[in-house]
Amino acid sequence: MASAQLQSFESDVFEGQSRDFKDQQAAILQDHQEQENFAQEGNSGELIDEGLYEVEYKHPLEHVWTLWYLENDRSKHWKDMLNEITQIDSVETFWSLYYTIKTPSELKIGCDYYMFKKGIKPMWEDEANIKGGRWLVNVGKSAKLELDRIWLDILLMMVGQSFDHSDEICGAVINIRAKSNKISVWTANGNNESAILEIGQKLKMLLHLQSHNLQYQLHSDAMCKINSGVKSVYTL
Ligand code: MGP
Repeated sequence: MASAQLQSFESDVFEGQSRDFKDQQAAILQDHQEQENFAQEGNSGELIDEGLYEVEYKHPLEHVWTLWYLENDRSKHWKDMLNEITQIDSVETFWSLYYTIKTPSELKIGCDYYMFKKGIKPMWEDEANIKGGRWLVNVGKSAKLELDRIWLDILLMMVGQSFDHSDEICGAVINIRAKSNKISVWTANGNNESAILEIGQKLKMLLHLQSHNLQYQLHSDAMCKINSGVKSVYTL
């Protein structure tokens, strides 16, 4: 776990605005190291209560997040395909979940992950989403490593409160599709131009998406889409 944490810790995502999360991760690694040293330096086995160890060394996130999973089943209505998997309330639960579940590139076509702030359902109709929209990036089917990297970095940016307008973030979605995979970040207010642009520009810069087109679409337009695509309100 520590080496994997270190690997992500070195990621460019933690540069600039993400210093707080980087510092938090460094503190966690140091805590773990000190705890290991203490355990090795002659504790008699009676001093450490394992239950206490678990509780004391959790590092809470600013928000609790919920992970949802959708597996395509043509016999079901879209809402009935959504499954709430678990809640993520600390750095430790984030990583243990991340290393337990399949990466996006291992999912079957038609599946989705959704990670949203606790209390927000990952659907247009939820009151936290209904006036908002999404920054959308398409990632080619063959770009598996890039797909997993972008998804992980977006999750880290969200839980690490990396945006000036983190309060505008509702959650993120990844759709595994035959034509092209889609990753999107959903924001609360489609009229909040400065927040939308700050979030979009940060995604583009920190995720190294210079060669990708990012499009901001309103959920209200997606809801009434018939055959044609959804228009973009902003493009970066
Ligand atoms: P999708 O899964 O977001 O994209 O929406 P996909 O499969 O690439 O299809 P495309 O239409 O973008 O090309 C697929 C369908 O799922 C939508 O057309 C809706 O019928 C349904 N759906 C998706 N979302 C996110 C919602 C939602 O928030 N609410 C409801 N009611 N239906 C949704």
